[in-house]
Amino acid sequence: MRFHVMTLFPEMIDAAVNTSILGRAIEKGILSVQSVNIRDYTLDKHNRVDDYTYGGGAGMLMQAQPVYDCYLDISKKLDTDKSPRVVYMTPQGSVFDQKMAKEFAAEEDIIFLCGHYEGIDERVLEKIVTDYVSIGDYVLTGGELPALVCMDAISRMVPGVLGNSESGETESFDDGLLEYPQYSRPEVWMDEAVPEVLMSGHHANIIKWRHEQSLKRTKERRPDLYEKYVASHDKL
Ligand code: 6GU
Repeated sequence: MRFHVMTLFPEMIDAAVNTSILGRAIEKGILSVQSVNIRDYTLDKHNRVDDYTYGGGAGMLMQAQPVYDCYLDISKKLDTDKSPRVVYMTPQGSVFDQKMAKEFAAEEDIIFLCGHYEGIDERVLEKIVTDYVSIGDYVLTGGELPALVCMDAISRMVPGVLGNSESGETESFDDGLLEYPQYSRPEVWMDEAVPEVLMSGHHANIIKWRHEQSLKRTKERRPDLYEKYVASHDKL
């Protein structure tokens, strides 16, 4: 899978992707991440990529031309006939979730477009963007951190990125519930013992206990998810 990131801050992308599990997947050749500097495509003699907004109002806007030329350059270098999804990171997008992560993980190429300032000229967005994606209801200074968040979540759904001991399945959100509490050695720490059922070796009881803990935790911490879970399981 190949990620391409259109950004004014390529060093922000490069710094984050070469570490940890993503870095390992890149080394193994399962993933690649190409960051492309939108500023390299400006035709302005002072290298500007932003300008004032028509109609007035605060702030600057990224102009259409450098964004479009950057997109054309990435597109023409792709060795595929499929036109890739172009994901614009914006607080005005659909909120990213685990389902979207799995769906995007099936793509061969994804182009992320990271905005700055007050946004990007609408005309280029209409021409190239296929998906508008947000990572939550708060405002960030740019789309780079959101793009990194999405790439991380998508990557771990790509076969081979996680090792056998780091399964991408049985985790939070897969069945719509939060994960149960987990324990490792020692058996007693600061006078606190590991729950007895986990030491019992009784597999069926352990599964039952973990499911109950997931329900309890989800009800307490994410009542919204709990309601959804109960509603969908009542129908069965
Ligand atoms: Cl995708 N971009 C920005 N600038 N702010 C955000 C966001 C994206 N998602 C949540 N807040």
